[in-house]
Amino acid sequence: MKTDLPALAAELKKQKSAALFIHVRPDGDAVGSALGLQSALTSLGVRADIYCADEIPVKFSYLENVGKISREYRGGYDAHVALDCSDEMRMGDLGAIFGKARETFNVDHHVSNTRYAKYNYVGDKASNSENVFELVKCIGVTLGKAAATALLTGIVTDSGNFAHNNTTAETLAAASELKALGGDLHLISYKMFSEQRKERAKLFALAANGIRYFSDGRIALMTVTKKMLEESGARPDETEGFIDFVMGVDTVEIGMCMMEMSDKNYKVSFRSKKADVNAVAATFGGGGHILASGCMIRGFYEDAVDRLVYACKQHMD
Ligand SMILES: [Mn+2]
Repeated sequence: MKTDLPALAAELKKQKSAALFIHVRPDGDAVGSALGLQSALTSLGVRADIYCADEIPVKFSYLENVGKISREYRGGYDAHVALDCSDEMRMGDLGAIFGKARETFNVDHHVSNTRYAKYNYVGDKASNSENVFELVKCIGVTLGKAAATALLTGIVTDSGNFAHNNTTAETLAAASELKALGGDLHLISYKMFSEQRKERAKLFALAANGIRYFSDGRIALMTVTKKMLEESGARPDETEGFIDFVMGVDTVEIGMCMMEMSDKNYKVSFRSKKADVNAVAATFGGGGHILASGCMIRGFYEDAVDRLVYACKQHMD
């Protein structure tokens, strides 16, 4: 059933208990929208718990009640509410449980949402936290600082700190209201976009030092070797965001980050300002999106670089 938000809010208010479900590999919007709704339901006297099939990354530990998010479903809820999930598969192992409650709700911002619940609301906003904020207003609850910080986290992360194209006047208006409610924008920006371990800073310095340019600087390559990981003490997942730095170089049209996984085996991330790097990645059996993709490549390092650069050139004007 397609539902408007006031109708969905009215049904949700009737519940005595609700389990909130978010997607695997949880991001700021999933965690933030769930914590915001949990706070509103709790203040109405609705018992509300949050479940996620994956562990919540430690970087979100500044959010109040984040430690209570559980992977083990306990059961006994009147309602199940899915947040930021375009379909049930996004809930991972919890997807099979979702449909089993008496009432099911689905609040999301992905236009591809399959309307898999009894009550569905899909608002095409930059973040699902904006939809949840609207829902909370329909429920008639005024949020405290912690819940405002949670929803603002969702907006800030899904809008790329208000820098992505999806940021609208509506997005900024919601953020403004949450800031007025005590949402800690400064803390969120620091935690989500600046804070890092010194091991990562070291790895970045090593990798940035070796950036190579091809085709008059139109193609750039950053390489992260196993030796660099060892020398810095950083974890492989801490390379997230390195490629964005490469794309900041003004002449660069296609950026690549090659990460040594094992001997003669590299994981490659592509980013592009215009050229189709989905097609570039497909040359090597990978894929993704037009402007962001990835693949694996095997072989001697210099040979692999030659093949990658050649493939990029084939897809540039
Ligand atoms: Mn989202």
